[in-house]
Amino acid sequence: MNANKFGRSERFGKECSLLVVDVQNDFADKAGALYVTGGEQIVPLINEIRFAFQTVVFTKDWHPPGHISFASAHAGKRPFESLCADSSNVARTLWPEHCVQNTWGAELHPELIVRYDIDIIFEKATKVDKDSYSAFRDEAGEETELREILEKRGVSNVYVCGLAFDYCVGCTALDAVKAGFEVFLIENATMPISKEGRQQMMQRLHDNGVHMITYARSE
Ligand code: VGL
Ligand code: ZN
Repeated sequence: MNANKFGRSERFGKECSLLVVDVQNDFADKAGALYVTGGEQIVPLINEIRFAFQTVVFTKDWHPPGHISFASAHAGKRPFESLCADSSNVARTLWPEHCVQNTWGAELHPELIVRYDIDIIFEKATKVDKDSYSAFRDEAGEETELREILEKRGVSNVYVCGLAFDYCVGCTALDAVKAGFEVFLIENATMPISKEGRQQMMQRLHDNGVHMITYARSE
């Protein structure tokens, strides 16, 4: 894998955008419903990285109460069990209730520097009966508006970071490739839910042409 680096002094042109995926309390705070170990550690890094970009998108996992991805929405199921879903026959992981719209858990981490005047906040997985790890499409394959939003700004390269590497970050990066972008994943500005998940996602990203890069903090 090609471990390229970029550093503090770097400034990208308007063809590059940063996607900060799901850095919300439920994933990034120890008290969160689906805490990703070490999730809070990437926040200071993202706060540095963001200033290298003109277009910054913060995605939010934004589920209505009773969302289909919650174990509690399925009789007899517990979090982290899987469910063989409908006709597609794809096993899906069921989660604890997390990122419920307008709750503390769904808020962006309070230490994250967000410029509400210019940054884009993009909510995903907002329909009760559809989950979506990717910010570019839902699990039924339907595209979201994100591709168009980025294209309108002249973006051709996307840099992806956030939580969790083995789910929403990885899936967003893979779909960004499918949407025609050149995709870079900032390896040290993301954390996985599990080690095994990390391994598998790393392979898929590699096989699909996502470039892994590292952000070098103040040298
Ligand atoms: C995520 C599990 C469920 C994520 C979202 O943001 O990676 N993971 N919902
Ligand atoms: Zn979710």
